[in-house]
Amino acid sequence: MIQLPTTFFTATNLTSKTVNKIQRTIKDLTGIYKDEAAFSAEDTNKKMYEVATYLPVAEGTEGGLFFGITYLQPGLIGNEYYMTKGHFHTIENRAEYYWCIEGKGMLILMDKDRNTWGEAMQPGSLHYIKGFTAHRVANTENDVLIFGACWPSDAGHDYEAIAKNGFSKRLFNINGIPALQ
Ligand code: PAN
Ligand code: ZN
Repeated sequence: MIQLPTTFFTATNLTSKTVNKIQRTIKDLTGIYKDEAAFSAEDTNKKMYEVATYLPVAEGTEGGLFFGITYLQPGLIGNEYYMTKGHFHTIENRAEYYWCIEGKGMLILMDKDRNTWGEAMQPGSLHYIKGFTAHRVANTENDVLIFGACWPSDAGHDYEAIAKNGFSKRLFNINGIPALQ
């Protein structure tokens, strides 16, 4: 991770007719949270995050780049933060940049040997996610967390491995402090 000046990325909105918006509700995170009782007490139609993407070439094109901004709501399910589903890339060696625009959170990373670690996200933090590394973001504060992403247009998203086996560590809110365990 390197730290950029917070003025480096100020755009929090993508406006273009080529922008797609994907919305994920709590329901889309089914099976991901540890506290199943807390999960089933939630309004599963509530929005958890939204991703605005600019896809200038067709999905799967070799050599192109995609750009996205994710807006992740604040909240807890049991003691676990609202977070993205997380994925490996389908072409596993494909890397990605994430950078934090607004809010605070934790980028949770896991390699193919299931070693899991976290990088704190705050405005201006730039994160290089190398290939073969699963990635997920948790919002650890009370405001919306907004982060940008840029990834190869042929990377693809493999959600299955994470939906099935999860990450080897979870990020819990322990007395108000994020703890990866
Ligand atoms: C990001 C993610 C986005 C949402 O654009 O797709 O933050 O997270 P999930 O895809 O895990 O639901 C990215 O990593 N693209 O490759
Ligand atoms: Zn990705």
